[in-house]
Amino acid sequence: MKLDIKLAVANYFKGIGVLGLICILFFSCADDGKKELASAVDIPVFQEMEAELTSPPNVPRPVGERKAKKLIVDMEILEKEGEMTNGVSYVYWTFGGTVPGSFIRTRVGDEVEFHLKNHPDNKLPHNIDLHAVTGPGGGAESSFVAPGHEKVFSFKVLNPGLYVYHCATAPVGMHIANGMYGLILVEPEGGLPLVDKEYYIMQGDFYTEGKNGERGLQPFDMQKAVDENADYVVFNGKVGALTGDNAITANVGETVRLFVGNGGPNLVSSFHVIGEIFDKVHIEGGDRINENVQTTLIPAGGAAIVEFKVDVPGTFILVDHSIFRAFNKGALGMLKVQGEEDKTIYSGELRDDIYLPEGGGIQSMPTTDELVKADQTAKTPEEQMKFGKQTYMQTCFACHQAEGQGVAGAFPPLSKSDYLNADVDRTIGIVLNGLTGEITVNGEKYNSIMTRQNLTDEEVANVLTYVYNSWGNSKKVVTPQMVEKVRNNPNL
Ligand code: HEC
Ligand SMILES: [Cu+2]
Repeated sequence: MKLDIKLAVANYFKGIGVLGLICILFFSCADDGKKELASAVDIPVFQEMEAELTSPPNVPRPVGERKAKKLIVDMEILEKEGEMTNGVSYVYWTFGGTVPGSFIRTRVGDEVEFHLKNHPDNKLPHNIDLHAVTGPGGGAESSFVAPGHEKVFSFKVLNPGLYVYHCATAPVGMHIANGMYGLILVEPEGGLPLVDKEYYIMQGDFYTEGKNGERGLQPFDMQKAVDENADYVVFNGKVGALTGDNAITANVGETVRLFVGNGGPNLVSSFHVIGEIFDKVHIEGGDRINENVQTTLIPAGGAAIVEFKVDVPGTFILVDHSIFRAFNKGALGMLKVQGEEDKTIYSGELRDDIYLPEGGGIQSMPTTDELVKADQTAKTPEEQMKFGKQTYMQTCFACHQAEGQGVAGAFPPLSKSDYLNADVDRTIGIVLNGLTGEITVNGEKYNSIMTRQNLTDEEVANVLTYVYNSWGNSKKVVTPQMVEKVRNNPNL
């Protein structure tokens, strides 16, 4: 109560007025004996401010000690084409131009005045359901807005926590599947404890008419969505949004806080950071804190706040531990930690960007910039080798490794491979169609799956010429014509 009076006096001198002082005194007295105010409903608001909105992976400044305010949130819905992965584009529907939508940061007692604008170039009406709202539809009923219009509605945030917001316009699943979700944080009085780094990450599953990796503009596939058969499961809207140059960063000794949400629409996330233990998890984004957690479950339409101190340098891989989603569908991000090694904590050999506790698939996935491909038509053998090496380092490297050495028990070697050298057409077929079932390479048995690689005839010719002319292989030259022949003849 002493504190309240002090704050009230301070506010008084800031020119807020006698009314505020009386108000606070009244509540403090009425509340005597109890620790908190009777209800967040009664928290008075002082002044008005524009909410700072940020795009992922950034979050707005912490609320700190600020009093509850009338908070103006100005959000624009944009339907726009973006890149899902190399060569694959998708029409995203977004809150604020990004997937997930802009991060909103509030504190308990704030009165949010929400301005929802639907850009005139958009094709559809939308609305917003914020899980932080107490009221019918979480705001959906009052926010239904047609293209070229704006809706305004207000709500008071009563419960601290991390909440999902999403579009709730029919067909709801489709609006969410196209990227219409984001997070709104409600900090407690006085704010969350300060940490060194904060980031915003949200998982989502996507359903496209073409298979994973199939090139071109891919429309939404309603049947796959109903069947929960996702082609892409990603963090922050696309494959590679948090890898390579887009990785989030921290320095040794810092505490990292991740605001992690799951937009769904269907899948539940088993959120895990390879090589880290979460010191604290605000379970389901609520008040209860669990400590020393390896993997935390984030429901569709739910969230969690995860905190950990980084003690050693290296690249830490963020995954949905439903692990095929990470290595085959995109749910993989990176946290790059810089600083001094501490051999008492981790003595292993550290390689920049590469950390392999679970096999060969965890690699620095190339950023989309690196993946933008120029014309791959090689005019000279040197060019064929150059282009082939590029494709190898973007595509095959993740499993077969930089020198074609493979990973024991998981990925067969391409260097001095008797299997590879025995039959060119068969090798071309493997790259075009993938390979499953037991094979023997240099006397070792492998029984795994190589997914088919979505490459053009030129790219296959170049990469295989590169492989055949590297690491002690048989120096064959593969031409696009040879690839075309195999492509058109499934019996080869
Ligand atoms: C996602 C991991 C992965 C990627 C990417 C990948 N492969 Fe494979 N590859 C495998 C696996 C696993 C096998 C063994 C399959 C089996 O056991 O049936 C294999 C087998 C092979 C073989 C036959 C076995 C051998 O060692 O000679 C060749 C040739 C080959 N891959 C070439 C390539 C080329 C070229 C690329 C890039 C265009 C590529 N692979 C990309 C996982 C991968
Ligand atoms: Cu919508």
